[in-house]
Amino acid sequence: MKGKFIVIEGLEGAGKTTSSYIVASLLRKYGINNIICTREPGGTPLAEKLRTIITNDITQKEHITHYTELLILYAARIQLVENVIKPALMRGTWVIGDRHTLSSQAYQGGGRGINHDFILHLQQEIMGNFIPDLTLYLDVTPEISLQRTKKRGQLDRIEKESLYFFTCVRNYYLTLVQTSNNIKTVDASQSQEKVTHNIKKIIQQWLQHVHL
Ligand code: T5A
Repeated sequence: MKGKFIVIEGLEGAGKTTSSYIVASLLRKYGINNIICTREPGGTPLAEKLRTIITNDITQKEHITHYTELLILYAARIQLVENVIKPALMRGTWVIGDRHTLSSQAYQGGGRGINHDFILHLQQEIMGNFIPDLTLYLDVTPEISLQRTKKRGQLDRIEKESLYFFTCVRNYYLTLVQTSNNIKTVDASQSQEKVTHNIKKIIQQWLQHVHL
């Protein structure tokens, strides 16, 4: 693939959207101007419809099982990967993704308790060996996450989960980041200035090893 795929991960309110803009503007300074930003779930007409099922309480009268949630998320993801991300990378466009597979492992694996090997098997079947070139994991405590999310307004279906749920999700993220050198952790509980500084440092170091 000619373009690169950079993913930003973390709990709600960790600063993923904000960080996408920071990464994009830094890449532009390095002369990388063909960039698109994607979000998961979402990013295609069908995937956006699936997002509303995942985030809204439209299913108030019907419990969404954990497996249904997982499968909807992967359905949305494969639509995005095949129809948007891979074609962009093939054209030489860089992709900055707000969430990707690590989210499913952390939320549906760590949070919902779905078997880790099952998720990895599903992922392998659906996506093969397609993985991001770099993942930035923005680490915040569930308390900070909730504080920032509440400031934003009404909570969505998953944001209404318990503090215990988000503690499990975060702990799982912290385990997952140790499994790959392509995942870099940023302490996102710091001020926006410090977070921006650390993100820039990571991207600059990484770019030195990337063939542009
Ligand atoms: N989901 C998703 C799964 O369960 N499994 C999956 O596989 C996938 C893909 C939607 C939901 O879907 C779930 C997880 C989610 O519950 P989403 O759209 O990414 O996922 O939703 P959120 O994570 O909720 O997105 P947010 O917009 O809330 O969070 P961001 O993007 O991390 O944060 P951002 O940049 O919008 O910032 C939020 C607020 O915090 C402030 C910002 O100014 C803003 O007000 N902020 C800071 N304040 C102080 N200091 C800092 N360092 C700050 N950084 C940001």
